[in-house]
Amino acid sequence: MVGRGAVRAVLATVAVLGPLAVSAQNAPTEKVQYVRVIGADYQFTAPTTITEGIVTFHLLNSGADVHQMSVVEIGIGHSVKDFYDAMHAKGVPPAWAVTVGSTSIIQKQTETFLTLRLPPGRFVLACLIPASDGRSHTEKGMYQAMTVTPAAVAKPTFPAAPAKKP
Ligand SMILES: [Cu+2]
Repeated sequence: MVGRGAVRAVLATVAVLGPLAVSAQNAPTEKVQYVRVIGADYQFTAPTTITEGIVTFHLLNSGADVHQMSVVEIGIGHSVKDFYDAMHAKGVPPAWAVTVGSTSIIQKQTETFLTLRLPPGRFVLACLIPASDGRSHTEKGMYQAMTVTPAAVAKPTFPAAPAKKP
């Protein structure tokens, strides 16, 4: 059992280290990309190319049906058509496709957010849920290819040379 004195000591440590630790962690070292995605019955409107890094997807359901959005990595050796064909055949993503993130299922006229760190590669945004007829929303057209391109290599910044002594 931890005595009351020990708890007080821990709290005191947090009080001392807290503000310093937070300010260091909150230093803005990387921009977060904002990607707006409109989900309708049954299609997505979204950028086809984004840059690698932290991405926040903002999904707006402008349709009448419920929707969600999964970010699926297609990888090398497969196409978006292969993905579509697999969804058509089985109703679920094929084993070679990697779902790297999914939003929740949202009602019409609502929004949701999904933040991921995406590497360069070939992806597809897809609504994987089935419609009332049992066919997936992907099969009805709710999918879109998205390429993630490598980020430009950051150039180092050099400090100015010190002024020469007289
Ligand atoms: Cu949908």
